[in-house]
Amino acid sequence: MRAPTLGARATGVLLANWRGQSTVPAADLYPHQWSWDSAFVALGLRHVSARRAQRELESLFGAQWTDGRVPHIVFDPASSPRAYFPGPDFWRSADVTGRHRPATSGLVQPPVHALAAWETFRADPATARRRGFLPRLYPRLRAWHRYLTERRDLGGTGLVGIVHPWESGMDNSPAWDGPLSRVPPVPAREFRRRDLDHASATERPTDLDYGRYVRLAADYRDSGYSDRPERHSFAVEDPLTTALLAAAEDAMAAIATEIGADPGPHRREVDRLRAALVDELFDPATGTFPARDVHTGAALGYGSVAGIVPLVVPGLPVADALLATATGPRFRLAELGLPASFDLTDERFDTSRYWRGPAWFNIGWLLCRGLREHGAIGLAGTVRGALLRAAERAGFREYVDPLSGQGHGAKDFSWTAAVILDLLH
Ligand code: 9YW
Repeated sequence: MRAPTLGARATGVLLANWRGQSTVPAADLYPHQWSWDSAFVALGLRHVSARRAQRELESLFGAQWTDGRVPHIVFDPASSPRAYFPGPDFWRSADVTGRHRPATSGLVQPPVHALAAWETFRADPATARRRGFLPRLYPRLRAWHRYLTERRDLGGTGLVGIVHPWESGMDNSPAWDGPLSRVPPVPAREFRRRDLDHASATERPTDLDYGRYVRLAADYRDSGYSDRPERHSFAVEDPLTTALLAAAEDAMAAIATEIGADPGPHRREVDRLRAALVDELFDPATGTFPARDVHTGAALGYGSVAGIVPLVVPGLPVADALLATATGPRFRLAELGLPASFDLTDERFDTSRYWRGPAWFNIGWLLCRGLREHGAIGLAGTVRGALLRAAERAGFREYVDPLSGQGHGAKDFSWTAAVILDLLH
């Protein structure tokens, strides 16, 4: 018998991680629904079952708060409340939402959802139209984006701010070391890390980092999830979140056109967010978009791959500079194909510790899209080929060593399988 193809194996992972209404990122490590994971999952799932991909996004938006935020975790009541820390008892979302089901966290994650919704629609317009997929989702996506532009403009500059490293999607990136160092950690003896039951401590954030994450999340919860910047000891204007919102608004213009709404406001949002990014964050000296600390004004993390992901923004006027950074010594993208999550030449670069160096498949997917958007077709092909080869060799791992391709973290990781499946189409 012939071995199953890469695509068949990717499909198998998505089917195994499906929980009836949504997909878990990884069966043991992350046994609930995560926000930006679901968006990437939909991008792959649409090739398996368009209806399931639509459900994935609908179930996430079913947990949306009345203020428009889409929580970063939607807890699965069928999974043990002790399977993941911090769990539902920690976040106490019902105190704010008044709803006990579903229980959620109160943080957010990068807004890839409108883009995923549009791509999901495109995979099977007939099923989507029959189910009223886009007309039902559109007002929810608008409320989500409004939450980000109104409540999360923490610096009053038009950029989108984050209040916790978990919100960046890249929790232990060296970019956050500076502002995090000001946060008093909760002592490790006061909580029990469930992640270490399933993953090696050498590949995960440290206890000190985790203690700081717990402190920030508890403070946010205790403020009633208030978004006033002075309430947050960690407040950062984030290029990845802002760029993905711009790309999402571009998708919203297409969605609006499809359902007979006015695309104009969305096009203007793309222009506004693009201008804010370039005017406020772009650093010509390093050819990248560092984040910015709202409290000190300091630029953070010139070395983060988040600083080159703004390639996904259509019409970005500084795309050439980002391409030079991507292919230069700090990322060596043309040679490696795999996108390191942090500057290879920085002393903090680490081949195997989470967001401090390893290559992630969702970031690779975003870069492929951004490179194509700006005409770098050859380089997009190189990245695509390297991602496929890495999955072929290492399996659908959470992340891989960008230099050797060796797999790390969870096995059968959903977004890895999903973006590989999409790249195969
Ligand atoms: C956490 C689920 C999430 C991802 C994040 C990744 C990690 C840590 O796992 O977050 O405990 O939430 O950093 O991007 O969404 O896969």
